[in-house]
Amino acid sequence: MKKITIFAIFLAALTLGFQGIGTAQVLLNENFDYPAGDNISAHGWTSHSGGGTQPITVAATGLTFPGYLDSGIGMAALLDNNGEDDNKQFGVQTTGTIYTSFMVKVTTSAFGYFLHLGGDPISTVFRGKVFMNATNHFGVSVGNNVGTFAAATYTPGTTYTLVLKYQIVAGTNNDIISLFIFDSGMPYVEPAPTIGPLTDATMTDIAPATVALRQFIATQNITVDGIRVGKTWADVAGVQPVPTLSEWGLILLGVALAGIGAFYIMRRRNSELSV
Ligand SMILES: [Ca+2]
Ligand SMILES: [Ca+2]
Repeated sequence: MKKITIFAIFLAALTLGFQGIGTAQVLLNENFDYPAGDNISAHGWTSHSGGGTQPITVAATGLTFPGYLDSGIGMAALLDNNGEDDNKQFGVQTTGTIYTSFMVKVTTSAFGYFLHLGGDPISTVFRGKVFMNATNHFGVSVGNNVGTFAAATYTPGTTYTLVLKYQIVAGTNNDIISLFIFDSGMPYVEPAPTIGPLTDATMTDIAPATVALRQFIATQNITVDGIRVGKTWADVAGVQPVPTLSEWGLILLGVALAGIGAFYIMRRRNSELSV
């Protein structure tokens, strides 16, 4: 009986361990797998500004990025004019960290922010503003319209994967924003951000609940695709497909401990029987 109990505990621990390694809590996964030319507002997105004017449409092709979970699925969103801005809800988040990843290809650069988070309802309090500028740099701000920009430039026409990180911190006007920029694959372990961590005491915090796409100038041409929102880095970057050496080590240790436990119980039972 005891042997079975120990084995059951070991199996449960192993299962929990693998769940911790493998499961993800993806809050939103948008691949724009819709007919090209449709307004994205026909597919779960809601206009919050400029409704009906140059609406954001589904592009003719999707974006691809090496190793990205949402690479090459369906089409994409095309932000190519000044006009309608749209948002999509992912559920109100009041604690923890919210990671928002997406592929982006800038065809025509201009200064402005094209993606951000909001609350529910989205109102006009936008946080985690992701920018491009006229000289081919990506940038981010907690909420200001100036932005902090990466030192490296992007190449127009090339697809990048960006991750916007919003850390909810107890207290007011102190939430933290970071931006990660990848030009060739994403690591499974969260690296240091490209920009940030940033705070801005002049900006109120939000309870993130929406991701928004923004159009701001007639000359812009940005394709956005594969938007993933989750509470862990693994939700947006995926998990290592096979156990690492250290995980195998833990598994073998568990097996060894279960074996030792079973041996000890059998020995005790045998000695009790022989009394
Ligand atoms: Ca897509
Ligand atoms: Ca806060």
